[in-house]
Amino acid sequence: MLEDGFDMLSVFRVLGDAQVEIGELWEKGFIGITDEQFSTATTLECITGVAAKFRRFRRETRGMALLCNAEGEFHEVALRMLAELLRERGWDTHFTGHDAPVLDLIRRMRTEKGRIELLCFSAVMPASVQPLVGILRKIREDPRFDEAKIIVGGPSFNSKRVRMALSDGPTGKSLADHVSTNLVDAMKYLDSLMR
Ligand code: B12
Repeated sequence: MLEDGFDMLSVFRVLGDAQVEIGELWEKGFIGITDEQFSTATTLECITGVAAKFRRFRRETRGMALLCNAEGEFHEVALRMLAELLRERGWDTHFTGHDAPVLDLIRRMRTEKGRIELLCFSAVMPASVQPLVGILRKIREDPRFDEAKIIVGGPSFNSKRVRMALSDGPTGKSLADHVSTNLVDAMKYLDSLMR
């Protein structure tokens, strides 16, 4: 695909579709957990490898973006892809991982790195949505993040009911500036921000 001139996003879409297909094969019992883990490791390696082909030196950064999994959420492929797409567009990125208290980490990063312009959260499993809502509420209350845009994504948000969970009580103000279930849509939103 790279030799044929496809961009990073197109390659990532194919890798993402492959992951979903691997999941279906696993669900149907055609492959085992070891195959699935091997596939994810290969996909993560490809993401880094593909991104390296597009990397170029930049004198200035567009800002700092933090990418975080909801607590207890182990699915990281989408955020790894998003991190590379943001870097390609000149952002500094930091992936917080999934085994640390997210809010503490975000606050620490704010102290260490200064301004944070963008916060991206992923909730792949429906069970991750409520913990995520709790984190978003605390971030919205924290004046240090007043200027940060918040974008959340993941298949959980395909459901209208789940998207409603992001509406903050009586004020009806959304806890996120943008909700996305795919990277194409997310990149359009981020490009519009940059303009
Ligand atoms: C690989 C995988 C794992 C790996 C993850 C390894 C890793 N390092 O990431 C491991 C083995 C750890 C795992 C564990 C589990 N998994 Co799993 N896993 C998968 C699998 C096969 C692929 C996930 C993936 O990489 N997808 C590719 C990415 C690109 O797709 P995506 O995450 O959906 O993201 C897309 C969009 O949603 C969006 N997006 C997502 N996040 C964000 C965030 C932002 C900001 C934006 C803009 C966009 C965005 O962009 C992406 C591209 O369009 C899926 C199958 C599937 N259908 O996805 C199951 C799947 C997600 N897993 C599932 C389950 C049930 C589990 C387990 C509970 C299994 C178990 N019994 O232990 C555990 C839970 C672990 C946990 N606490 O999180 C279910 C979830 C069902 C559900 N609705 O709850 C799935 C759908 C499989 C299935 N059909 O049952 N899993």
